[in-house]
Amino acid sequence: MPNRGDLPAGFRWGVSTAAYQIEGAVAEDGRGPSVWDVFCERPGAVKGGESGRIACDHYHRYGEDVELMRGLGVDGYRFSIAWPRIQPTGSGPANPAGLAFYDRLVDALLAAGITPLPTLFHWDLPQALEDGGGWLARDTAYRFAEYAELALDRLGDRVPAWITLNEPFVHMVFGYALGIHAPGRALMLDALPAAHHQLLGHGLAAGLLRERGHQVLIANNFTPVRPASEAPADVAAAEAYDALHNRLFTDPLLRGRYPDLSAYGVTPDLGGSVRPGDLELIAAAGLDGLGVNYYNPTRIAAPTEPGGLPFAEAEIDGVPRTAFGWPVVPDGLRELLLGLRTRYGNALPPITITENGCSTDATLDDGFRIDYLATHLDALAQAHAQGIDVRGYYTWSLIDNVEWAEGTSQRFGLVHVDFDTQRRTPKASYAWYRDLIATHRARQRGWAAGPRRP
Ligand code: IFM
Repeated sequence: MPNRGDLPAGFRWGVSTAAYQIEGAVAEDGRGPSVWDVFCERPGAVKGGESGRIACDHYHRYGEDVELMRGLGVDGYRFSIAWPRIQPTGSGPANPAGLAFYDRLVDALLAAGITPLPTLFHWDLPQALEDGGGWLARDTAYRFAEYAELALDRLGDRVPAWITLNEPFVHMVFGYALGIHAPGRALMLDALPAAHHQLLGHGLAAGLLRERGHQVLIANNFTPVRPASEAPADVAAAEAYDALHNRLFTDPLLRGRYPDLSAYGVTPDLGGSVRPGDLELIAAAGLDGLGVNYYNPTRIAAPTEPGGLPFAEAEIDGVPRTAFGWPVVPDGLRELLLGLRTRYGNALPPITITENGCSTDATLDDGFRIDYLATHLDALAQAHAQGIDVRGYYTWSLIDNVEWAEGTSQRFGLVHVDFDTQRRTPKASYAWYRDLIATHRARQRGWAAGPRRP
C-alpha cells in the first residue's frame, strides 16, 4: 500500500495561515476595519469575547515566523493578504504602508528559500464594502478585481502563483446564511448571491492574473458526503447537500454552469444574481490548480423539522475526534480526490492540498496531530498512486491562531503560541513535519541520482 514516502518527486511541502487569524495590528499603518473587527464586537459572537486585535502579533513578529518556516524546511507558505490593509475602505488607491508589509514578508520568505503563495481573500472584507451590501452586492466582485490588481502590481515580480478566494462556501454559509461568522447575516438561502458574486470576483481577478502570466488557484472546502441511511429521503438529502457544498463553487469553474439546486428551491440564476455572460467569464478565466481544503466527511439525513435547514447532519460514529469534535477519517481525502476526478474528468486541474490539519488540546506533545497528518498524507499518497495529479500539501496551520468564532480555544498549530507573552514553542508535530520533509527531499536526491545499486 503506498504511503507518504511515495509522494512524487517535486511535491511541494508547505504551511498555511490567514491574515485575520494571525496578524493583529488591526489599526496600524492605515488598515481599515474589516467585517471581522466589527463582528467580534457583537456580544456573544466570539467565544470569550476574543478577537483578532492582537492575535499572534504576526504583523510585528513575521520575521520570527519566517524563521520557524525556514526551520521546517517548507517549500511554500500560504498566507492571506488583508484587503483592508491594501484598500482601507475597499476601493480607491492602495495604502502604501499596507502593501509595504507584504513586500517585507515576501522578501523575507524569498530570502529563506520559501515561495510565497498568497490568498487574496480569506474572509476579511473591508467593512465599508459590507456597508454597501458586501458579497450580496455585485459591485464587490469588481472591487475585488481592482484590489487583486493592486496586489499584483506590487508583489507580482516575486509571487508566481495566487489563490483568489478561500473557502467561498464556508464564507457564504457561515457568514451570510447562518450568521455565525462575519458579517453575521442570517439569510439562509437568500445568501446565494454571495456565492455568485464571490465567483464573479474570482473570474475577474483570475482573468487578469493569468493574462499577466501568473498562476491561479482557488481554495475550496470539500467534504465527501455520505447518506445517513439507504432510505431514499436520506440519499436525496445527501445528493442535494453534495451539490451545495462540493459543486456550487466547482461546477461553474470546471463545467461552466451551476449544479441543480432545485431541491432547495433555488433557481438556476441564484436568486437573480447571475447575468448573461457571467458563467462564461468565470469558466473562461481558467485555473492552473485546484486548492483542496479537507478536514472531514459529512453524513447527511433528510430534515426532521419542517421549516428548518433542508438537511440534517448525522454523527459519524466509531472514529476519533479532534478537539473541535470533527471526525477523523483520513481515507475521506482519497475518496474525495477520486470523486473529483470521476466528476470532472480531464477538466480537473492539478490538485494542491491547501489546508488539512486538526485542533488538539495538547500543548506540545501533540501525537494526535502527528497521527492525523501522517494518516492523511498516506491517504494522499494512495490517491496519487491511483492517478490523481497532486502537487503539494500545505498543512493548517503553522502556528496556533484565532479560530474565528471559537477565538483561541481551538489550536491547529505545529507551533504553540502563548497568547499572553506571544512566545512561540514548536510542538512535537513541528519536528515530525520537518523530518518528513527532509526525508522526502533526501529520497528525491536519491531518485535524481538514479536507482540505487544493490
Ligand atoms: O481556521 C480555518 C481556516 O481559516 C479556513 N479553513 C478551516 C480552518 C479550520 O477551521
